[in-house]
Amino acid sequence: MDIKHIQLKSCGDERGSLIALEEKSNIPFEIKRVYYMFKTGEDVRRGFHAHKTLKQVAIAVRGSCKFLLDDGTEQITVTLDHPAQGLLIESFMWREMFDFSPDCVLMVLADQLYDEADYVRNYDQFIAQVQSGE
Ligand code: T46
Repeated sequence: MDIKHIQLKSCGDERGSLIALEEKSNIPFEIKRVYYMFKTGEDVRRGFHAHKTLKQVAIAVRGSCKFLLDDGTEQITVTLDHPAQGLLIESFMWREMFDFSPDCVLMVLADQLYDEADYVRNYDQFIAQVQSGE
């Protein structure tokens, strides 16, 4: 499976580090929405869905967590543990997030506004749609 990692350039100096996120530049789409999750319990597993069209970039701006990504034929687990590391999540990719460190702040940039109709929350339905090429 071709997973796209985005190495974000950090502008560091003696004061510390700064990373800028720009649409259609280091973020490969127009940014319509930003959300972030924090205080996630260590044993919590979230996600369990794919998106029909949504594209996103996930960044652990603090702490770490893992993503399981599944394109319907292959699964891969990616660890996000650095604020300069972006993970591009294309549409039609099943995702689960887990192993959140207690301090984890997981920020996600999305190319669309929130739309429950874009979610595929049933794994069998996801597989059926991948196989039918819908
Ligand atoms: C994704 C993974 C990585 C909103 O009202 N607006 C929003 O923009 C989002 C993302 C969520 N919500 C509400 C909907 C639920 O009542 O927040 C609650 C938690 O959302 P959800 O259960 O979908 O969270 P996750 O962690 O399972 O999934 C989220 C995103 O929804 C999803 O698009 O790819 O993070």
